[in-house]
Amino acid sequence: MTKVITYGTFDLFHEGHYKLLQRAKALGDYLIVAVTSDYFDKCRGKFNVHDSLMARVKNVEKTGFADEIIIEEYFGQKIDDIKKYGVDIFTVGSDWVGHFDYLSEYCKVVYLDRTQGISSTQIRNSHNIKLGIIGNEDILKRFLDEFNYVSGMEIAGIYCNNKAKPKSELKQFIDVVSLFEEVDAVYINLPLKERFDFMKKALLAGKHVLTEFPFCNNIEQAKELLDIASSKKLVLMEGLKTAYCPAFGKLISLAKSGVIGNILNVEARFTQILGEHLQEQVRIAGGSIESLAAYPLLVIFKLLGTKYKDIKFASHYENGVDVFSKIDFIFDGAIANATVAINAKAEGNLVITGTKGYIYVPAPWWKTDYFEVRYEDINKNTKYFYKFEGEGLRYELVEFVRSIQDGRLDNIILTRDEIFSECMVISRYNEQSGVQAF
Ligand code: C2G
Repeated sequence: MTKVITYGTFDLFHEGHYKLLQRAKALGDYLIVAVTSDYFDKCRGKFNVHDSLMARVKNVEKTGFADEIIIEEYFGQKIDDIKKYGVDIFTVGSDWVGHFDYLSEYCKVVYLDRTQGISSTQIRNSHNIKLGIIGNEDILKRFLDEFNYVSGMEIAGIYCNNKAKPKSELKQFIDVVSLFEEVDAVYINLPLKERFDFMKKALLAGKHVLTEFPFCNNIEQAKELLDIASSKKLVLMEGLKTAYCPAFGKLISLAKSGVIGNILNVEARFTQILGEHLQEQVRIAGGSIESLAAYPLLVIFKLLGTKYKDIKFASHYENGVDVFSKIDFIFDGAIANATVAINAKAEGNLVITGTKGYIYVPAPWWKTDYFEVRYEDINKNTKYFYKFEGEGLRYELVEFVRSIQDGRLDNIILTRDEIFSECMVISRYNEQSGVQAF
């Protein structure tokens, strides 16, 4: 019996996939199809897979060509599979010519002609969401680099409200209303103080909004924005990159699954000495709380919820700006604290204390790629490694596209309750409620 194996994502299943499987089956007597897991696809740079793993497996199954379906989960698995299943022929489409020649040491390698004129990327791009950028051009390079990894969305142009001389090739809009006429969604990267007006205008114009964090520092304004977004069925998403990065999601799920017992304390620190950039940071993003508290609040709210019983702040001010701050929370059965600084330095780690052990995430935990679960008995300690791609912006962009495409208004990754609670903390601080200066 000749055993054949082939691999693929099989997203938005199309004729090219069908023909590939048909010809793969014809190469032998028994066909194994390995469908890539979501996590493996992310690891190999495919961030925009639309269908769930189960849907992709079902589509392969429906063709009737696969005698067995397995999941591809890691780099190097192909060699393991070939040995494990006693495979005679490995095959993939001709877009991979040469790439898998190394497998010829283990079995025969056949590249089948790719079907011309159709691809999952093409199908995804045929319904591209048009995005307008509102903000300063300085951020653009980083944004555009990351944007290259995202499909399903294209940039229609930019509106800069600061009269700066255009530097990019993007179409420049001279007023924001004409930008709204050409787009479905906007990405707003403006100083915190200027964000609200543009977010409101965009939502009233029926545009989905992705904005930098914190999305708002005033409760009334936050309510107004969330109400407009709900009534108009629009996505209003806060771009706090940590929230969307895969390893951070895994960390939260693991901590909540009980591996360290009941969570008693969450301590999260994010500190910077900005030096010559301090004034600019304060102008754009505010002091330590407005600039950075969103990160520790994210992990605290994810692990302990948003219903804290008490909150207290302590801040050190320089020239009227909070440059170093601590926030202490009391929850039912747990405590938490956040330390943030824009002109002081401490270890920027995250420690989650539980009744059976603790989770340690070294600095920079907000770009999570590695963490450890530690116990009294050090033999039980486990290390988890992940990959944090580029600047991390691609994760939130992919999520933004997906939320719009799926009509998912309350983002499940960073919920409206969480972003509203973050705004409550910041606005409470700004009202100087429970703040100790030192
Ligand atoms: N394919 C094809 N014709 C198309 C499109 C795709 O023959 N028009 C083939 C691809 O060459 C591949 C299979 O269909 O053999 C699945 O394609 P994808 O879902 O795009 O998967 P891919 O990213 O190519 O993954 O480990 C995974 C493998 O490396 C292949």
